[in-house]
Amino acid sequence: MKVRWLVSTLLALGLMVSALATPKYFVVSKKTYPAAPESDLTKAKCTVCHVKGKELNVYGKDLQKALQEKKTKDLTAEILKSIEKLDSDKDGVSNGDELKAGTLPGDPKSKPAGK
Ligand SMILES: [Ca+2]
Repeated sequence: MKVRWLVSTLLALGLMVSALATPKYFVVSKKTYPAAPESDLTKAKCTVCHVKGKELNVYGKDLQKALQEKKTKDLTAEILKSIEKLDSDKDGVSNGDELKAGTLPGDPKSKPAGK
């Protein structure tokens, strides 16, 4: 009986921890820029902003700068939109145009077709 209680408690804790680990930035970004499932943007997941782990790519760094200017760590659609006019990866297409087309604003090899 005690073992069953322990197992279900551990399972519940595990579920809570995995919910906390869901990256909030990722959720806000997906909501702000919904993209087709087969797009670079959807496939990239964390690498939209990160190179690997916590390391940021050029777009991630511009976003970090925007967050620091607002003195917040709480990412919002407004902050995402505040760097739409920049071209973080210098491929000639603005971050906003890339995100709306489902391409990567931090990777010059990913840009809308024909641009
Ligand atoms: Ca770009």
